[in-house]
Amino acid sequence: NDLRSPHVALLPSSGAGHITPFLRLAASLLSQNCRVTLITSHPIVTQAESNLISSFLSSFPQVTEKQFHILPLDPASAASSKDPFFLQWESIRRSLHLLSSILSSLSPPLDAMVSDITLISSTITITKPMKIPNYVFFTSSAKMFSLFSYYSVVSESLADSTKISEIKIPGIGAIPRSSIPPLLLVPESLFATMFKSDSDNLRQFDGIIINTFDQLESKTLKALKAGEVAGGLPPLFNVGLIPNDFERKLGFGGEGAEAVSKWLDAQLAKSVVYVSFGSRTALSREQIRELGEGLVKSGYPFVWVMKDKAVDKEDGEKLEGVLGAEMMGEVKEKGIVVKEWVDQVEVLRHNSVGGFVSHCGWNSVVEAAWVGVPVLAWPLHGDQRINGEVVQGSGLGFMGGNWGWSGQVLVKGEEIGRRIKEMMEDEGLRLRAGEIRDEVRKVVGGTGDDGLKQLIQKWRA
Ligand code: BUP
Repeated sequence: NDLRSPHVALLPSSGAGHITPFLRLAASLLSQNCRVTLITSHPIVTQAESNLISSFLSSFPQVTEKQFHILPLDPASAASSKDPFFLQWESIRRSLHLLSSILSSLSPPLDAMVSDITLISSTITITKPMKIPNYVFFTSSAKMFSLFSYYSVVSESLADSTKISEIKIPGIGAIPRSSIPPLLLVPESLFATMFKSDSDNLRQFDGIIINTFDQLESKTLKALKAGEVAGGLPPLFNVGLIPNDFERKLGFGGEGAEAVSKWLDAQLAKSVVYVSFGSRTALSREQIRELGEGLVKSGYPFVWVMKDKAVDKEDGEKLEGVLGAEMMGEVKEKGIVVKEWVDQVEVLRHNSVGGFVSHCGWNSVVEAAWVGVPVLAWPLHGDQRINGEVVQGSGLGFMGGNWGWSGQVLVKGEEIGRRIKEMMEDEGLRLRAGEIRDEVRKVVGGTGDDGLKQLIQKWRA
């Protein structure tokens, strides 16, 4: 039965940080002779997501796209959060009852469905009666997954959150209070309530897919696979995904991206700092200016992907307006700042790039490991502090400092500049990052991607 092509439907949620790993998974499944149906939720929030999906579909015409038209939220729910991505997840969740007709129309029938972590409690109610095996794709680190899967055990004790200084996770160790996403410390918050019920519901799924490397999280993966963290969980498949060619068509096509590419070619080897806080984090104007000052003070040339608004389509302000004329002048002398999408992996793997100031969105961490570039971790939201701990623990980089959650602390330019210099001048760190890259490349995409193979084997059976 080894030749049968299993048919898998993939259901990503919103945000480039969720779409990207799903599309990478799709590309890997296609290379292993699977049939893939991609369910895309419309309307799409950002231009970056639309571009990623179109580029993917034109690179892989054999994929069936099913457009899923989601219902708008009622005004009260729409006012419940300021985060456009969180609201989109909520709209998708509330529309999922409309998905059954799409799923039952698919031919051949599905062997499995893979659901984004943000949608799981709603998607399982659809696939259970249809007897479609459902797999959770957890799009963050294994360490964050350990907190997630353990959360239903510990959430009660968090009620008295002021007394909790850390959460001790069996087989993993302690996660300090300062690293726990702040909303999880408010058990009655909508986020914490959902996190808990999703954590409970994991047991209804057929498997959990995670995208990490042993070189980053071997101890955590071992503990999870041995069932030490929480009982009764379905099997864990670590798929170790890597960037794919369809992503390259994006950045360097644009004018700004073209300029970045030319500028990088003219810089000295390993001399450039790359700065990005991912696709959905906008710093305050004040923090942006401190960062500008820090970059200039570091003395190193830089490529800075600047976000002034969470949603790219709304980010219309010119750079001068954000930075102010004086800083714009200083910044232009030393580096290059873009407000449009660049191909991050392409920039990171450029020989001129020697360090990455990152918010530690999980995809960014995986990409830094893949190219072997040291990371100065500056986590700002949600899972990013825990991911930053993974960066520090593996030796891929270090945390900037006790810089607090986004908006709570203004990190001064002076300190930012000092920490960037530290990253750029640490030879040991550079060597370790290079080792991680070499070790990862020996296994991933070669004989080591066992998780993916086991998964497909299961679907073929
Ligand atoms: Br911005 C930007 N180019 O200009 P993360 C991002 N990316 O290729 P996030 C670009 O988007 P979540 C750009 O390489 C990565 O694959 C980047 O995902 C790419 O962070 C992805 O790093 C961003 O996980 O998502 O966007 O904050 O919060 O869901 O982790």
